[in-house]
Amino acid sequence: TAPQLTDVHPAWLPPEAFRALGSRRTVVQGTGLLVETVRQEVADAAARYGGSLRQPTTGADEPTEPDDLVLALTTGATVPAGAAAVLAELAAQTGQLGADGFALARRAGVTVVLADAAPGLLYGLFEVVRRGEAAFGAGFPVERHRPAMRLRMLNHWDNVTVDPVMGQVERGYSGGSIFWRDGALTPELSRVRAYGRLLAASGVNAVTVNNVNVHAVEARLLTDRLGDVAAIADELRPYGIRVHLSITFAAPVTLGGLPTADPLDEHVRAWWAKTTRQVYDTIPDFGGFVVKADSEGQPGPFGYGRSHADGANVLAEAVAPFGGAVHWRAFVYNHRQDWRDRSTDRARAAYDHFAPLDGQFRDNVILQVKYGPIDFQVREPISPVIAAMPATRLAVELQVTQEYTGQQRHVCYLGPLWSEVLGFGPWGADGPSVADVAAGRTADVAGPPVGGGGLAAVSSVGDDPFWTGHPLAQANLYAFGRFAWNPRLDPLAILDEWIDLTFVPTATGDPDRLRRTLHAIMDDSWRTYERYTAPLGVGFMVRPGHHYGPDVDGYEYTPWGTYHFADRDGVGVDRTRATGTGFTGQYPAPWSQVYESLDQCPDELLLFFHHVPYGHVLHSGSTVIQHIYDTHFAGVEQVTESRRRWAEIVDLVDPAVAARVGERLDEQVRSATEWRDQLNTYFFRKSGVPDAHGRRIH
Ligand code: BDP
Repeated sequence: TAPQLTDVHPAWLPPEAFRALGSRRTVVQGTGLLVETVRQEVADAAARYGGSLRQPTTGADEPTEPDDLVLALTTGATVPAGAAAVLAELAAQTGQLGADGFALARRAGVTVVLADAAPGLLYGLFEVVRRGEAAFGAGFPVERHRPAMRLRMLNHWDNVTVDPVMGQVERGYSGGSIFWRDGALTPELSRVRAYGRLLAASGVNAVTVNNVNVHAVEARLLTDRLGDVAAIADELRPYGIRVHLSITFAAPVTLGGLPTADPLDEHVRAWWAKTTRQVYDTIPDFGGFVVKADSEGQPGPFGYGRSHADGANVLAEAVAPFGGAVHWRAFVYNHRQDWRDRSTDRARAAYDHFAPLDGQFRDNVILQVKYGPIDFQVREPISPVIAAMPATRLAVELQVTQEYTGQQRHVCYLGPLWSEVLGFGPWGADGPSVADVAAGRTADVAGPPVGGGGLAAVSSVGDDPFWTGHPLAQANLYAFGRFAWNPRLDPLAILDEWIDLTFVPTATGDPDRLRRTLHAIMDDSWRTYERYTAPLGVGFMVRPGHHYGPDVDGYEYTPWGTYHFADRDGVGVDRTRATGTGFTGQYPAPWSQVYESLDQCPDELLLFFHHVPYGHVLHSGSTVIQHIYDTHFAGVEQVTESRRRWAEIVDLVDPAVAARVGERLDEQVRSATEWRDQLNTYFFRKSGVPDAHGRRIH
C-alpha cells in the first residue's frame, strides 16, 4: 500500500496529484512486484476519487465499459483491447524501450502506457500523474520514453550512530537519518517506503544507505549488520530502487581480521569474494559498493603501494558474478598540503591520479567524478577528468544536499546549475556533452565509447517532517531525478512540474498566483546565491568545518588547498600553464586555450583560473572590484524581494509550510547581508578602492 503518512508533510505527490488518474477507469495488466505497486497506486487513487481498477480478463478482452487508461506489459499474451493499436504502432517502430522505458499514447479516447518490463510501467504511471488532466485530453501519437542514464543514484552520507562533530548525517540539513536511528535501523520503515516512492516518481533507481566516510559501526553493515540493509532493500524494492553500500577499503583488516588489505593479496581477494557472496545471498538484487579511498583520511590502495585500479578491481571482481558494480570515487587529493607551496594545486589532483589509469579498470567499475575539480562550489569549471578517460565508465556526481549552497536554509534551486553542467561540451560546444559521457553515448567521437556510469548525487533527505529541511529544497531532489532521466529538460520546466505536483491547486485560492510567485522566488535563486557569496568562481570563503556563512580567510592559511590569494593588488588563483599551476593544461581544446587566456576566460570563472588586479575589466565592462560590490548589493536585494514575495502568497499554503519557509527566508536575508558586508568590507580594505556608487562599505 502506498503509505499515507500523517506525521510528515507531503513532498511532491500528495494524494491530490492523483486526482486525474483516480477519477478514471483503469486496467493494469501484468504480474510481478512492481506491477503490483502500479496496481496499488491506481487502486488507492481510484478509491479516493471515484474511479475504478479493472482486472484484465484473459482471451477476448472486452471491458463492459471502455477503459480510460490502460497500463500494460508488452510481454503479456494479450494486451487489453484499447491498447492493441498502440502496440501495433510500437511494434512497427525500431528501438527497444529497455527495462525502464515506456511508450505513452492517447488514441480514440484511451490513454495507453506500454512497457517491456515492470519498472517501465511504474515510470509510465508517474508520467501520467505528472501530466494530470492533460494525459486524458486531446489525443497524441506514440511517445517513447527512456532514461538517458541507466544508473540514477543518490548517496546518503548517513551514519548509523550520531557523530559528535558531523551529527548523524554528514552535511545533512534535514534532521537525523531517514534509515538509522539510535544506532539501529529506523523503526519508521513506512517512511523509507514513502521515500522510495518519491524517488521513483522522479526517476531515481539506486541509493547508498551510509556515509562514504565509513566509521566502525557503519563498516559492519557489510557483515553482521547486513540484515538492516536487507530490511531497507525490502522497503525500496517495490519502487524499483536498488540498495548499495559504502564500504571501507580496510574491511579485510578491521572486519576480517587479516593482517593486510593489500588488493593483490590472495587472502584479501578471497575475503572480498566470500563477503560479497554473503551479501548477495541476503540481498540478491544488491547494487554494489561505493568507495572513497585514500581521501580525507580514508584508507586505500596507496597504503599498500598499489594503484586505484588495483584497489577498485579487487572489489569489482567480487561483485561481477552477481552483476554488481563498484563506484570508485575520484575525489582523491592531499588534504594536508603546505599552503605556502604554490606549486601544489588541489584542482589538479583527480586528473593527476586517475587519467593515467584510463583503460585499467574492470568493466563493472564506475569512476564517480565530482562535476567540478574542487568540491561542489556554487561555480566551478567542469572537472577535466570527465574528458580524460575514454576507456573508463564515468559517472558524474552532483551535490543535492546544499553543503556549499545555503545548507537548506537558503532558497537555492540548483536546476539551472546542473543543466549548465550536463549540457557543457568538454570538447567544445559541438562535441558530446557531460551528460553524453555519463549516459555513455559518445560513440560518435573518435576512439572507444566512453562513460556510461550514470548520474549520482549526495542526498538531502533526513527525518525532517518536510523531508529536506527547507520545504523548497525538495525541488532540488526532484530535479536531480528528472535530469538523470533526461538531462536535456528545461530546469525551469522541471521547477514548474515540481510546484504543480507539490502545491496542488485547491478549489479556493488562485493557483496561478501561487505558481507564478514560487517560480519567481526560485528560478534565479542559484545565481542570486552566487552573487552574495564567493565571487567569479574563486570558491570557498566559508566558515571552516561546517561551511555555513562567510569567512573570507577561513581556509586561506590551512592545509586544505582552497585558496583565493587576495592581497592589496589583486585576487584569484593562477592556474595557467604560462605562470601558474598548469591546471588549464588538463583540458582538451578548446577549453585549455579559453581558460588559459585572460581575454577569453568567461567572467564567472575568472578567479578560478587567473590572479588579476582589482581594476581588471571584465567582459561585462565592470572592474573586478566593482563587480564584487555590485553583485553583493544586488544579491541581498533579490533575497529581500523573495521574502516580500513569499509574504504575498503565504495565505495560499499550509500553515506549517508557511512558517518553516518564512523562518528560513528571514535567516537567508540575515545571512546574505552578513556575506555582503564581510565580502565588501574585506575587499574594500584590501584594495582601498571605494564603491563607484558611493554606497556605504566599512
Ligand atoms: C566534502 C564534504 C565532506 C565529504 C567530502 C566527500 O565537506 O564532508 O566527506 O566532500 O565528498 O564536500 O567525500
